Amino acid sequence: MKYFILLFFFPVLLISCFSPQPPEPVHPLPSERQLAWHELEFYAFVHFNMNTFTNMEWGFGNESPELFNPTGLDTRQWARVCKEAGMKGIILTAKHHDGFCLWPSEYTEHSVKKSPWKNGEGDVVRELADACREYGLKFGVYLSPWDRNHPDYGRPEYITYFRNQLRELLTNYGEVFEVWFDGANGGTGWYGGANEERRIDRKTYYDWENTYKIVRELQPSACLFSDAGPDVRWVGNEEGWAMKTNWAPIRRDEFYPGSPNYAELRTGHEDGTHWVPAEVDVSIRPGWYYHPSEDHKVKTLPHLLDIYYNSIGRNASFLLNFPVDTCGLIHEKDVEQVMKLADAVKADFADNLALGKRVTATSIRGNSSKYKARNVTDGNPDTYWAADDNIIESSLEINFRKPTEMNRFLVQEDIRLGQRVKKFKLEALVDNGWHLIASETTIGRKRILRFPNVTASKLRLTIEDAKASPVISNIEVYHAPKILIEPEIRRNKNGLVSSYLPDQGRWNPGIIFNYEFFVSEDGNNWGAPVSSGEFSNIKNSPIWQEKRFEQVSGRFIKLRALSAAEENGRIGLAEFGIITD
Ligand code: FUL
Repeated sequence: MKYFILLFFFPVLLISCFSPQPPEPVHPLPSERQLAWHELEFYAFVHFNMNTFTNMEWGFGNESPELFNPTGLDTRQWARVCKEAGMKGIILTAKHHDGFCLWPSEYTEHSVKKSPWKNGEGDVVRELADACREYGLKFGVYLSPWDRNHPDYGRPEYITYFRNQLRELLTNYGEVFEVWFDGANGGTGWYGGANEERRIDRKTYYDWENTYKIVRELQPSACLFSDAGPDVRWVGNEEGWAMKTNWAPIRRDEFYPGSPNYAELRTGHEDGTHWVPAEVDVSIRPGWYYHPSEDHKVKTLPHLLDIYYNSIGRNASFLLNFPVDTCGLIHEKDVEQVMKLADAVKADFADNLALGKRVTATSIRGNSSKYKARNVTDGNPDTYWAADDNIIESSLEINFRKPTEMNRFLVQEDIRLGQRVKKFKLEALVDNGWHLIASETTIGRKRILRFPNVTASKLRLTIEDAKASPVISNIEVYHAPKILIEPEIRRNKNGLVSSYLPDQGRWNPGIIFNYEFFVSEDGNNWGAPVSSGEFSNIKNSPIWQEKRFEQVSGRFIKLRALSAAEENGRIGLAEFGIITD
């Protein structure tokens, strides 16, 4: 009798003892702080300081602190708007390239303490950090490495100054989730009255390794952002998109803040050595700073929704900038559009049609229920489906049981085991025939596909190529409503301006940085330029450039390029024109 009982229990013991180990991770892997950052997905940038009051994108550094005087600054309004829009944090430009500090830094007089705002007693960084805490938002800081105000910029002394300021920001304002270092570095500036051009070696000047250590020491859970990470990387454009193929890993040692190979940041590297996921930074208006002339150019819902899908839906995060206005508020037009975006996102992802649906797979790791196909529709991000080690090509089939209308497909790899998938396709079973919906490349933490409505009873995801056997943690399917776009009325602006649209080509366009503009009666005698200067931040943001000048008359015009924005020195124009009264 004993003998039979043993035989009966033995197979049960065998299965639980031999439940297979999890798949081997594919390196590089995200750190704990990066995993926490990935969860945020959507958060805000605020560009607000001296440029807001001088109506510029890049101040020269000689602006008087007297100019900084918001009439109704309300950081709680910023926090409320961001919270209601579903954002998870706010990153503030504590100091931009002009060097003016939004906090009363001990190390300079070029700050709010010399401004009329609150009689020099104010601290915008403190007010925002407090508002973020009140609204349950994360708080981050942008500290420009370039400082066109500081007399020592370009010399070793400036690095001490820069690091002292970093310490102030990371010590006095509570927890910081992201520290943002811009890649725009070196060039002309006021520099304490020197009024000259100061080029630096972008790779070595800041001794980045030791600067990063300060962040690690003071805010160990903060992610460091720059062109080169080390935690989060720039996406290589400021228009609001990552490439469809987007690897979180990059060969990190090939980059530094401001390095010329930034176009590669749009895709990452399949053979990347470090996990450095992309962040898509883009402004809700053409400029990063508030310009009244852009009040009618706030990005509209279809544009913002495209950015959402081209960032969060392409394995990146979405950092949306608000150019806070001269009152000190997020402008009502910006609020209106971001709330439309928030409503549309809610509507698009309202009802997950795949949740709890039956799923089958062509391979299940060790035939174990731990790795079963249905883990992808159980709504639990900690469970995943995995195929056997030697299996790359494999499919998951989701059964909706009845014809179901759908137009969104969301899929996630379990990135704790690395980014693995290189190529996949999606098919739909329509009237007993399989139809190809999409043929794509990478997945990563999140990939969302938009496609025309299809009524299908099953969906099939096929992994066609991967670095190792696939590990999929989640699949969601939606039927997003169509968005209605309001009719738009366009009118020409008044005033005498010349306008220049840079070459809109995506790869290495020829962009003019410094220019001179001339007017002539006969096309031979040109005289002095009627307008000259720089197109600030034009390299990253190649939008229409308008320059105003005193009224002149003439029959011929000439735009002279004095310098190019790119090191390759190419110059190009997409459009060029004059707008008059
Ligand atoms: C750029 C800067 O030069 C812009 O002014 C802005 O701050 C943007 C976020 O980064 O590189």
